[in-house]
Amino acid sequence: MTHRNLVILTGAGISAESGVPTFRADDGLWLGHRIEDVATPEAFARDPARVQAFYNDRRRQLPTVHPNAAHQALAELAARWHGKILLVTQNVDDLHDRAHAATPPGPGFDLIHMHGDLLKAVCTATGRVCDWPGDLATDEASPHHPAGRLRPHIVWFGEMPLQMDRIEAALAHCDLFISIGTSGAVWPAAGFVETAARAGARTVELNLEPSLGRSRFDEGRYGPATEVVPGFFSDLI
Ligand code: BV8
Repeated sequence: MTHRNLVILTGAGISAESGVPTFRADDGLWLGHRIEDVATPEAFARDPARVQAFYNDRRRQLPTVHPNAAHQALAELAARWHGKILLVTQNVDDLHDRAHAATPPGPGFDLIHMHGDLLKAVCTATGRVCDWPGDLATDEASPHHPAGRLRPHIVWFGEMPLQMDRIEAALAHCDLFISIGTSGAVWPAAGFVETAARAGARTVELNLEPSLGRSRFDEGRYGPATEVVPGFFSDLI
């Protein structure tokens, strides 16, 4: 079957070989922290200095890491694909953005950061998003509103992921769903495979090892993303 409309979901595993740490270590901590202490609105209200520092540290890392062969393989696919590709990333790094800037995609491509973007900040009074490549102070004044403050433009646990309507619509009309480098631990992203399957799409998981959602996929290919992803896409084109 020739495929036309792809939805590709990526998670921390696609950035691992670029040196960006994944989240879940065996100790159950999340980058060395409890989720409740650094990645919820309650944590930010309770201890904004700790949360801002957590994201400042990760934002400062970004110039030291670079897209890897898996990001590049996706960019080359997007440049040559004649149908639609919606790339939905759970990652807040800018590695996909940089790969697609270097290898411009075709007209049918779009990228959605469903969990936000480390290089952006959002005004707590207006909800307006702005570019913010530097550190955020604990009480960073907002340029958009005198009473507003700036927080990381990150979807925390308990908050609604971004552009869910567009994602759900693309899943309902895709004929191939590919999940790359994600543990299937976080919802609603972990449920996308079922939406795609209900639409009749072929579903494929490319991961270091079988994820929690392995049984939901038609097919799985396992190994480092920089090997498995280029190989899969060369078969696809
Ligand atoms: C919401 C931004 C509702 C922060 C993130 C149903 C059941 C149970 C719980 C829930 C549920 N529905 C909702 C929840 C609650 C919660 C949730 O899912 N909790 C989990 C912990 C159980 N979900 C939410 O709160 C979501 N919001 O549902 O809102 C709602 C409804 C109405 C109104 C309002 C709200 C919001 C979730 C978003 C949280 N924010 N990120 C930040 O980054 O700082 S999630 C964060 O964790 C990441 O963005 C990422 O998405 C996720 C980590 O997952 P992965 O990317 O998969 O990374 P992980 O380390 O887990 O796995 C890496 C994988 O890569 C592994 O499989 C590994 O094998 C593989 N790998 C490693 N190396 C390589 C590799 N693969 C290939 N090559 C390699 N080299």
